[in-house]
Amino acid sequence: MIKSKFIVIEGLEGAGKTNASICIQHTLKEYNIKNIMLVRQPGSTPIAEKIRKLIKNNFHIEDFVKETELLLMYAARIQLVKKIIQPALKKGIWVISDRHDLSSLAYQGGGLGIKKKLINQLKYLFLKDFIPDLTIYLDVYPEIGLKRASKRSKLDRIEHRSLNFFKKTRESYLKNIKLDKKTIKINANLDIQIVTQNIKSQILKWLEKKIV
Ligand code: T5A
Repeated sequence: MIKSKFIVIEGLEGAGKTNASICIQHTLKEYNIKNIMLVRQPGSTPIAEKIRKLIKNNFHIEDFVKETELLLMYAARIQLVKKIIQPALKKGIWVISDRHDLSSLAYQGGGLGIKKKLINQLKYLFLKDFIPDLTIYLDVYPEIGLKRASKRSKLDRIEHRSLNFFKKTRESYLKNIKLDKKTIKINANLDIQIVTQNIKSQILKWLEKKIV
């Protein structure tokens, strides 16, 4: 039996993270892994969902200071990790998270320009060495991802940012994943069936390695 794992899906808006989390869940089930929990960040606890609403709302009277945005992302993350994710992993439940700390490095770091060192200090201060066992990064061009996202629903506060913001966010993702051996990059610009197939085969390969 494989010990329960923490799997994270990352990528820009419209990269297909919802589809990927369902695909990963199905693939794990085929492998006889039945105890699985899906969560999203920010969110997935009552308090973190309130923070999510606050972060996504379009405020017309006041702008967020970038550090406030970062701290809110971390507040929601810490709440979720300590209340839900870590206890679940201890009970043998596998956790698939739509986003985790790489999002903060990419959006608040790359996109908004907060220093990586500061974000990593924040991470270490509260989460120590708690890191994902695997990250699936869905790489999509911002032009494509935002088009998909705008077709799906009204754009939120962050999605209203400039194309340049999302270009910098993507660059940061690409830079950061190069340093992480536990991340698999998937081309998410392709047809959804091909993307799903590629995710599935990567997950199967990864699972095979875990049991050898
Ligand atoms: N954020 C979050 C930060 O800034 N810092 C942080 O630390 C964290 C944790 C979260 C926002 O918060 C920011 C990032 C976000 O702006 P959210 O609603 O969770 O808000 O935003 P997203 O996670 O980006 O949600 P999206 O729904 O936009 O992205 P998904 O889940 O990647 O996209 P998905 O799967 O819903 O797909 C969107 C549409 O595209 C289609 C789907 O069918 C759907 O209609 N699609 C495809 N179409 C064609 N080809 C493909 N390959 C397709 N894949 C999907």
